Amino acid sequence: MKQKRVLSVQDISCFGKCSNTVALPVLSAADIETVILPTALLSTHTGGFQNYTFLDLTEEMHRILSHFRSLDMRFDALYTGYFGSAAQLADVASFRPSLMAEGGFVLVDPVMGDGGRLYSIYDSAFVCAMREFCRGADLITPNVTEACLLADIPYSGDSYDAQKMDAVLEGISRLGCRCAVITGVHFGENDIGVVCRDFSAEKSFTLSAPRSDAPLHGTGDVFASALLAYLMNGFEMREALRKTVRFVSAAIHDTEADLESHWYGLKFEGCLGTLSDDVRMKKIERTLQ
Ligand code: PXL
Repeated sequence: MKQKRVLSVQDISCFGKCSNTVALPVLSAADIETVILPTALLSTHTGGFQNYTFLDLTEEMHRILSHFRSLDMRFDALYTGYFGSAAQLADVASFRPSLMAEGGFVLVDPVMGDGGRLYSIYDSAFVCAMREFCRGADLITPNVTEACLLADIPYSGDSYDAQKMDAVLEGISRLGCRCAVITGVHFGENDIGVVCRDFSAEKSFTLSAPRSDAPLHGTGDVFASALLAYLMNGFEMREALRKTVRFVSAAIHDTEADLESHWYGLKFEGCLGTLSDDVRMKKIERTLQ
């Protein structure tokens, strides 16, 4: 079977485990060739470190994309995360048709904020640009804050409220993406999980797992990377989500055991073997069918 190739468009934070430094190992463990297009180069991520460096790569991205296009390089998936500027969104959108292989999958993780607040480099113009960028995506994976921003509905916490969630999903449906998985939803006191809405089938379901109290940075990046890894290997959405929630829960468990020295990101490395095994078994199952 031909190996799948993904283009991961997100920053490189040298230290801190998020974005491309998560996408590369997670997707590679799932037997996916992972090509990166860095949006910015930072010394660390911005969640809890002081005086981090930030190099915007908007112009360089354009040059890299032009080179890829000249080579007619095609991708089975385009996976986007943290961008360095709104201009990058428009540029990547304009290159998108020339980058996709036939039947290619577009995953937009609309990284913009958390806990009701935008990350420091973003503003309302960026939110508008991100709404536009979601058009045509096969899947978007916002957290509750980002889902509210996309739907233009005031944020009122991460707790699940059926009426509010319906309104948010209704708002998101207008963006023109096929499916949304809203992450970090608090179901009751002790559970956290996702709400998945398939807009073409008009169906929703939820999945949850026991909640950790630790404020763990980069969890969304590990989640989106693992979900894409399963989906690209032929797992159906519900099964892919179940396995992804299990993967992330195990990584959180490992991190919590060492939280003092590992407060900045998820200790996911020990879970990669399970992901590889899941993918390997799936490949064997498919050859037997
Ligand atoms: O996890 C999202 C993310 C990615 N990249 C950088 C970040 C953040 C969140 O704060 O700072 C640089």
